[in-house]
Amino acid sequence: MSLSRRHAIGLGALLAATAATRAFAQTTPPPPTGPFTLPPLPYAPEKNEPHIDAQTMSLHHDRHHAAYVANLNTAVKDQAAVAALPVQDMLAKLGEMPEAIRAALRNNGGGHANHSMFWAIMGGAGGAPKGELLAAVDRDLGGMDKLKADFNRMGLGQFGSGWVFVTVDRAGKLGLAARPNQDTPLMEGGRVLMGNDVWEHAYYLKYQNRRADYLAAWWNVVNWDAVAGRYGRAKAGTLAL
Ligand code: MN3
Repeated sequence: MSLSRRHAIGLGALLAATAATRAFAQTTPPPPTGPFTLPPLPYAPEKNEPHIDAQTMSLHHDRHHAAYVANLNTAVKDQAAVAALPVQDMLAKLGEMPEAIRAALRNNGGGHANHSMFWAIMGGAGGAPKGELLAAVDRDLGGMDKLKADFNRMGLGQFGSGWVFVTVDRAGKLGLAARPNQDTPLMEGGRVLMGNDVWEHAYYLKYQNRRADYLAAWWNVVNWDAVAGRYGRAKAGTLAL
C-alpha cells in the first residue's frame, strides 16, 4: 500500500469517527441543570486576597463546586423522591438512600453542602466573634486561641483530603470535628457552624504543600457576622447547610 493510500484511509477513519462523535453529541441530552444549583460566590473572587488568591477562589467555586452540583443532579435525575429532598435530609439519611446512588450522594451532596457553607462564612476580615457566639467559644472550646490551635491541628492532621468543622447543636453547644473527603457532620444529623476545606485544591496554587500556613491564614478571611447569623439559625432550628 502506498503512503498516500494509507494516509487516505487514516483520514477517512478520522472523518468517520468525527461524524460519529457529532452524532453522539446531538443525540445525548444535556446534563440536568437542576434541582440543585450552584450558589453564586457572595463576593468578588479577590475578596479574600492576599490570604486566598482570586484564581483559587474562582477555580474552586466555578469548577470544583460546580462539578459537585452537576454530578449531584446527574445522580438524582431518575430518582424523583430523592431529588425532592433538601440536601441536608439526603445526607442525614444516606443509609436509606438507593444504594446505586448512595456513594454519589455522599460525595457530591456532601461537596455541595460543604462548599455552600464555606463561601458563606468567608469574605470577612477575621478578628473574633462577639456576644453570645464568643461566650459559646469560651465556654465550649476554651476560647479563641484554643479554638484556632485545636482546629488548625485537626486540619493539619486530616490525612489526604477533607474538612475541619466547628459543629453546633440546637442548644448552641459548639464542638470540633474533622472528616475525610466530602463527609460532613450533616451525615450524622448534626449541624456545621463553620468549616475549612483542607483539600489541596483549596490552597495549592498559593501555599503548595504548606497546609499549616493556609490554615493559619484562613482565619483572616472569616466573616464572623455571617458565622453569628448561622449560630442564631442553628439555635432557631433553621440552619440548613
Ligand atoms: Mn473544595
